[in-house]
Amino acid sequence: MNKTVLLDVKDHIGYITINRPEALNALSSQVLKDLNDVLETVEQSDAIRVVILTGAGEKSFVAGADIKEMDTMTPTEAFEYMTYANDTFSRLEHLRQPTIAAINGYALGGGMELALSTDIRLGHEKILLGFPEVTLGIIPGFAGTQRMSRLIGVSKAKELIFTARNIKGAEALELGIINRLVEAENLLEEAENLAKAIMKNAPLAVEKAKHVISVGVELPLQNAIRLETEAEALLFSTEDKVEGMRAFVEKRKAVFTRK
Ligand code: DAK
Repeated sequence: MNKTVLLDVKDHIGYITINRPEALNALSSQVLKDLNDVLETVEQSDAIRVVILTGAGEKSFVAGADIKEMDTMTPTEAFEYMTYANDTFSRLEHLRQPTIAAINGYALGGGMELALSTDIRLGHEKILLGFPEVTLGIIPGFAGTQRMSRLIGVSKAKELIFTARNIKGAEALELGIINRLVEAENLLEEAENLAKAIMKNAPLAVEKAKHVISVGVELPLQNAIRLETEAEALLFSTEDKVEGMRAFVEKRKAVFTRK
């Protein structure tokens, strides 16, 4: 059987592709399991500095949780499926490497929620995003109610979830769901350019910035500021901090080593 999630590594970019184009990359339990395995590999890889996540084929990023599989689930199975998926999405969210979703088509329900678990999202005009769950008699079950509310605000998230309205790229940009709207044919290249811009910088500093932002937004402000202060102090012990500042003084380009 073909792998439902692919990992390719090139020039320090880890490309994760959800690979079930015949089902528009719907998230079956096999996909979630394969994604979990891939994330474990990424976590342990020194070669991967940035992750780009996309969907196989021309039409779809991910068209949601697998409805055919959910159809026969008991409440207990649904609970287990959802818990496993949420653990997997949290694992993605908290990868030490920055993550970019290259949204290449439908990002519906669980697909939208998967994209929300990345750091930065790019899309094109024709992508279609939305939460169809209430049309199926359920609610977003992979933390969409929570991550979307935190990203765009409670009221706008409620409107999207209550109406199940699909939105295209321009509106997704306006709402702040995607960071940038790019030409469809340039989507991957733009994601790579973004990855390269990130990779020019000190890796440990970028990783710490990600951690402090992701964890800090959940904390009371004073605790979050303290987290930032401690992370900053720790970075003062790195070789890359010495190199970065020395390179500035010596008017040359810094060469970082993630040490
Ligand atoms: N699940 C399973 N198969 C799917 C699928 C999905 N989400 N989306 C598409 N497919 C399959 C289609 O069934 C079709 O398969 P065959 O009939 O060829 O075997 C194939 O992909 C191509 O789809 P279409 O023929 O429908 O393609 P179109 O271009 O005409 O339409 C579409 C594209 C995206 C508009 C349409 O496929 C569609 O509406 N798909 C469903 C979108 C959707 O409602 N997604 C689910 C969102 S709900 C929970 C945890 C999480 C969640 C819920 C509960 N707990 C554990 C309780 C999250 C739920 C969701 O994500």
